[in-house]
Amino acid sequence: MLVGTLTLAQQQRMLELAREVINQAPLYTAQMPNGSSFRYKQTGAGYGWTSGFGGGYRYQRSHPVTGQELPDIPEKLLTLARHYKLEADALLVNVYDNGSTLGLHQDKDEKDLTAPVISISLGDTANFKIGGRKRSDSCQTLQLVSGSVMTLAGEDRLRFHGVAGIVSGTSPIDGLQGRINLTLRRSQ
Ligand code: MD3
Ligand code: FE
Repeated sequence: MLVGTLTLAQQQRMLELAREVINQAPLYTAQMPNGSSFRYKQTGAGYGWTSGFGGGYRYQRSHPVTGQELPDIPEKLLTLARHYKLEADALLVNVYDNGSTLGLHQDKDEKDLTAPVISISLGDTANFKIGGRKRSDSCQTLQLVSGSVMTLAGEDRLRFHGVAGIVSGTSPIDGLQGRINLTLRRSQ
């Protein structure tokens, strides 16, 4: 569920934090187990989620391309997570440009599936799909606008979801085209 909206100044600050992470842990494209590439770029802090590079879906401390340890999760984001009863050990940074999508999936690679997931959207609006616990359950499309803060807890945590695309040119943030999604999680 949607729990809040960040002010434009708060969104700018989140963007700076995302860029600090990206500067230390460059964006890259992960590969699915069938060898095809994901259609968005990603990186992480603390633990990152990855796929490909000789392994399947997993969380790890190292950057799969550079081999370096991922940076720490910025303190401000840890504090935000605590506000929603989450002791986050993983920050995922997903970057979407025109044509990027994320297919319908469940997030099940975390050890404790009862811990909530927190999502922050920045930049262009996303057409976000969310269904039920079965892939075949019907989906709703929600527009996730810049500054949206969602918590996925309880019933929502195991819903299928994905990103059908972004709406080009809708970013309210100066200096950001496309979309960045930050998710805070407990992975271990
Ligand atoms: C619903 N990211 O990284 S964020 C992902 O916009 C992911 O980048 C999307 O799905 C994105 O796994 C959606 C909103 C979100 C995140 C986690 C969820 C929705 C969720 C976990 C369970 C149910
Ligand atoms: Fe997901």
